[in-house]
Amino acid sequence: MQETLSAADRAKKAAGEKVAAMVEPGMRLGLGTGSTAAWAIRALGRRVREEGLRVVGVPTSYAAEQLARAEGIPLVTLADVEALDLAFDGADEVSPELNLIKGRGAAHTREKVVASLARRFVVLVDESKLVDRLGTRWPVPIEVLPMAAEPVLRQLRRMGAEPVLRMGKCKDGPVVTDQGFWVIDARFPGGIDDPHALAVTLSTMPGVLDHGLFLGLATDVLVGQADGQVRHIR
Ligand code: ABF
Repeated sequence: MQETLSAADRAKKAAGEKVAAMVEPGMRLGLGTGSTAAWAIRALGRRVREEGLRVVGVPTSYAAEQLARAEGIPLVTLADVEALDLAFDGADEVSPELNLIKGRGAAHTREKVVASLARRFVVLVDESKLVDRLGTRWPVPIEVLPMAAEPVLRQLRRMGAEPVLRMGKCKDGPVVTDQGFWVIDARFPGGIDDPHALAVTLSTMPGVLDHGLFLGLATDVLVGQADGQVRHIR
């Protein structure tokens, strides 16, 4: 049956399939979260099943783990591997310096641990994710201990941010991460002046587990296009 995909999905698929084609036998991989990374996991699964490609993967979330298992990709933990050869993941914003905002899937803490251990961290996006300045479109997700949510919200407001606690789809309670934490989405009107300074400030707030600013981690960005082409930025 012919699959009917939107232009955005065709672009995500192109980026996902491109990174799956870059994988070499024996690689230890970081498996990202989100709809773009899912295309890569599915394409990788096909290579594992059809070519007998031997790789192992560390998933960045429960969702990525479930998908990778269904695709037949052997999984390991960070207790089993010291480093990763390549990790791939999606992003919400990519700056010209290849700095990122991530975390729409509330998995950014694990995603950052995995990305930080990878020799190559390949970011999979479509053109809509490329921005001149971080924070212009999306807020910064901040994973927070539930009892610290109010103090962190107050501190963010004092910094001039517009933070909100992320609620579940049914609005019946906060989104709960794989770690049992909550997520605050902090919008910075006009964008973020100094992402490095902000990252330090957020990381040192008591009760914050981690935030969605990924600075100096991406080595490659694959920008998928609806026509199947992929632009490689590094
Ligand atoms: C994960 O999924 C998140 O860090 C990022 O926010 C999101 C991107 O999702 P999608 O690829 O579905 O746009 O990578």
